Amino acid sequence: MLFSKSLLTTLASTFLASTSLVAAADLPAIEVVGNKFFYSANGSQFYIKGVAYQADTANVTSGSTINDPLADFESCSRDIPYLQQVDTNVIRVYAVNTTLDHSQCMKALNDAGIYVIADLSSPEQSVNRLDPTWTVDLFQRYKDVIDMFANYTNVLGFFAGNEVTNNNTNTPASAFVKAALRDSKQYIKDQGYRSIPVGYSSNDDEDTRVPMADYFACGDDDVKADFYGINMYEWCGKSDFKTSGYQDRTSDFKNISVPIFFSEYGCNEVTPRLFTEVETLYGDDMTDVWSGGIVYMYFQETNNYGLVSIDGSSVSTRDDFNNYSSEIHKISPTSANTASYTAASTSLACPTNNKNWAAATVLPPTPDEDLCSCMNVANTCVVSSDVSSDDYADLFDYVCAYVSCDGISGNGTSGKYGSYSFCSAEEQLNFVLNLYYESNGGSSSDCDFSGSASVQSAVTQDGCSAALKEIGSIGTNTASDSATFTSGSASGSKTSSGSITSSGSKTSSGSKTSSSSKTSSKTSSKKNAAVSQNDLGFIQTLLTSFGTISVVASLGFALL
Ligand SMILES: *[C@@H]1O[C@H](CO)[C@@H](O)[C@H](O)[C@H]1NC(C)=O
Ligand SMILES: *[C@@H]1O[C@H](CO)[C@@H](O)[C@H](O)[C@H]1NC(C)=O
Ligand SMILES: *[C@@H]1O[C@H](CO)[C@@H](O)[C@H](O)[C@H]1NC(C)=O
Ligand SMILES: *[C@@H]1O[C@H](CO)[C@@H](O)[C@H](O)[C@H]1NC(C)=O
Ligand SMILES: *[C@@H]1O[C@H](CO)[C@@H](O)[C@H](O)[C@H]1NC(C)=O
Ligand SMILES: *[C@@H]1O[C@H](CO)[C@@H](O)[C@H](O)[C@H]1NC(C)=O
Ligand SMILES: *[C@@H]1O[C@H](CO)[C@@H](O)[C@H](O)[C@H]1NC(C)=O
Ligand SMILES: CC(=O)N[C@H]1CO[C@H](CO)[C@@H](O)[C@@H]1O
Repeated sequence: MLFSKSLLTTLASTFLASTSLVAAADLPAIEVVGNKFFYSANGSQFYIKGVAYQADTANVTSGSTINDPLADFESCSRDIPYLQQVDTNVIRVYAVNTTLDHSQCMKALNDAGIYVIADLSSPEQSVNRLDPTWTVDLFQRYKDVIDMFANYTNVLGFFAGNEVTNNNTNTPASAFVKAALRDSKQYIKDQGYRSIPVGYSSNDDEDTRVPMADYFACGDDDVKADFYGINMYEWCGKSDFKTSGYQDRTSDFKNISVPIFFSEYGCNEVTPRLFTEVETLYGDDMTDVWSGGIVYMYFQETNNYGLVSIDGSSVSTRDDFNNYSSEIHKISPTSANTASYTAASTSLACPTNNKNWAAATVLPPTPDEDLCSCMNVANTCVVSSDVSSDDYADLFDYVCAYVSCDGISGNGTSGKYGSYSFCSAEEQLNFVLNLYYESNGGSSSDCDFSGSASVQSAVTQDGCSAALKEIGSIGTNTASDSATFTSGSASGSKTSSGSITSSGSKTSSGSKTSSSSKTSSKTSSKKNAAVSQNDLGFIQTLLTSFGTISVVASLGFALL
């Protein structure tokens, strides 16, 4: 089945060599107007002709859980000519390692006319759909990715989450993801970066797909998604607009007032894949609503979704590549221009909650490390330093049976979030141990917990007292804007405290996840392609099971 095309390889490397002689200018940033993308420089409409680009972790250095596709110039420069052959203008990368240098690949992609959409989360650092939180640590991960990529004009945008809520049993998690999206947008603004769009990538579940899109796309500019992706596997083999389900989906999403596209597509129930959906996706039936799509995926792996096979430095194009190539070169979608385009609508009502949707529009608070630090040092009774974080769960279980733990938990359905719900596990434990201690009268015998806790001298840091007072001893009130923090912990802001050490238990397992990734066994019901266990959706599934372990290990007690 594999073509090894030495001629193409030769052409490809010649092409690469010739492009690298020319110092190409930075690509114009892509901007969002209404439900479309446009080149900022000339106002022409931009359709995503994308390929998902991230290999599994099978070949990475041991210890790494991310196979960063933008950190290895040898690989990205090997692959860019092939991406160009299929007219790629966007790659999607799922997880980047923020300690590595991405400048060479980003430059090479820029010179090849290719934009990047990067997920802000990673397999180990994402909102857990079964135990959702939006924390100081996770926000730091998001900030690190934003900082790393903000300066490249060929970053089209970021995904604030991928397939977190995946059916009607875990919709409250979307409140936490939307908070992540809101805070990422604000961070970009606060840093004075270019106004880089931030969106969300969802699965395709028949119960939740419409309310979920409405939920992310609704609200004021500062909270709503700038674009929306749906991972779409409904069109398999030979099909058409109507039979595939694309017609129904187009009608489902016609009111979405932000750009919407397939953040993954390419069902592989029939192989080789024909990609006859391409002509429809970029044709008149769909382009009013859709802005193109991202083929899943570049690398051939055990899940059998590859356009090419890799063997060291050599690339072999597969039938899927050739079929996709002939289809993508046939398209000629209509093009709007910002000069004459008026958005049909720019706002959308949030969904009402019902049996399929139960996420509050009141979002979790913005994680604030300084507030956590204020609270933490103000506790008299704290966990002893020799207690392993693996044992925190028992302590939480014990103490939360006696005192309210509402100040450290959050509920994405009721929209009630404790003011310390984003703090580290250790800070949260200190808060409730101290609450127990104070409510029992504050004698040192109330701070023992079989030797797990001890008293320290509490400190009220400068600038903290008003906020702590307003939030109250239970932690459920909100501090007013005027109660600002001037405490001195800011220097530590870059180091993730790593206090949710249950990540240790995820590490070994996390690295196994994507290697065994997507099997091609999908649901055959085209209308309900929800069960597509693709990429990080799959990783997330596995994480969820480890999440359950970590729930027990750390925060499981009273949280969602
Ligand atoms: C607008 O700019 C893009 C990127 O430089 C280019 O590909 C496109 O052809 C231009 N559109 C027009 C109408 O010139
Ligand atoms: C990121 O890269 C560094 C340096 O190679 C490596 O030590 C670390 O394990 C990587 N992190 C992840 C999450 O893969
Ligand atoms: C961002 O890009 C500009 C222009 O290319 C450059 O001068 C500047 O040093 C870059 N800043 C960072 C933080 O990389
Ligand atoms: C919903 O998703 C969760 C997490 O992936 C899964 O365990 C559960 O079986 C799903 N429930 C339904 C009704 O599909
Ligand atoms: C789109 O909006 C129209 C007018 O408000 C409404 O009647 C229709 O039900 C909406 N369609 C969807 C799928 O939400
Ligand atoms: C990973 O290593 C295997 C065995 O050496 C090789 O066959 C495969 O092509 C490699 N995958 C990538 C993406 O480099
Ligand atoms: C969250 O709030 C909803 C609605 O108020 C409630 O039904 C649910 O039991 C709460 N969940 C938890 C885990 O307390
Ligand atoms: C629609 C299309 O291009 N189909 C081709 C896909 O690849 C197979 C194998 O090369 C060809 O036989 C099909 O014609």
